[in-house]
Amino acid sequence: MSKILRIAIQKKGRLSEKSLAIIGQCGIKFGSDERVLKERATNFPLEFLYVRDDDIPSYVHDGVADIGIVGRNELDEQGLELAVLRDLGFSKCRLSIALPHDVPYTGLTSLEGMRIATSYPNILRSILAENGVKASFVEVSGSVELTPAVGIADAICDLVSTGATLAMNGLREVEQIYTSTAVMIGRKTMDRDEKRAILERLLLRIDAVMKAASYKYIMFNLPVEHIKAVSDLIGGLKSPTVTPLLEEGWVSMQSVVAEDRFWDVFEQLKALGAQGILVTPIEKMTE
Ligand code: PRT
Ligand code: ZN
Repeated sequence: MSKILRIAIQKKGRLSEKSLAIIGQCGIKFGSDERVLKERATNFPLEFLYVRDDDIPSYVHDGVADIGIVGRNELDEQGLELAVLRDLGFSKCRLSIALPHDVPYTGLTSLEGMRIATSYPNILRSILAENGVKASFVEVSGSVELTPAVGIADAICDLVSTGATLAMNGLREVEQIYTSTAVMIGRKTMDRDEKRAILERLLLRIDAVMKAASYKYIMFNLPVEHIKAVSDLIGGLKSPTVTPLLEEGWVSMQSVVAEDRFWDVFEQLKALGAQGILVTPIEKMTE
């Protein structure tokens, strides 16, 4: 039987859609209408296992799946020895300490002796220990934000993305202790695994998709005298493409620009007399 790589993906939740989207952008085809528990890609040796996110680290650790996509928070909380193959960047959130509005806070030491409700006792314990703070934990698996109001905790430590849930529950975020994004994980011994070749093919595609997402393709017209200045400004994969325009003294230039530099570059191009600036997303990209 030919080798197949198994990936564990969250069945339903905050990670599911984006995990499948990134695999889809890799040109891998799959998808029954109703989400089954297990399915095979039709054009790549990949099999999907749809499971709860809490189970993903142990599935990968025990070899039920070869790789998985999970929040870094879940991985660190469980503390299993696994390799982070790629940081996929989505489902960004932070683990924060939050308190009722009337409880004063001057730093982590303010938590001394408090009862803190959390679903992340291991991460919290290590951070409090690093700071020499002693507190007791109330371990809950959901609705953490409710615990101060019902009197079973003095503070909470929970994941936050927009902060709306804290606000709705009369809590204020006082300290971010940890940040998380979705990561692709694998076993540390996978280097010697015969499925490694399939994984390498997948990672090559994922890198191209992620790289493309962090760049824009940009085209514009420019007075010839500014070619050098613009070229120094934007670089490009090798160097920008320059094509003459029929109108004398003008060229058309094309290049890629990193998303995080985009507005800066855009303003400087305008200042150098660039006209007709067109910007498009890039679907795939390698250097
Ligand atoms: O059923 P299953 O066990 O698979 O799913 P789950 O309910 O355990 O997990 P899910 O889908 O809620 O979250 C999966 C992963 O998404 C988490 O492990 C994080 O890595 C990531 N993530 C990103 C978040 C959030 N953002 C988030 N905001 N996980 C949870 N939340 C919760 C948080 O606990 C709080 O209750 O959302 C609330 C706060 O949101 P805001 O926007 O109001 O601040
Ligand atoms: Zn879960």
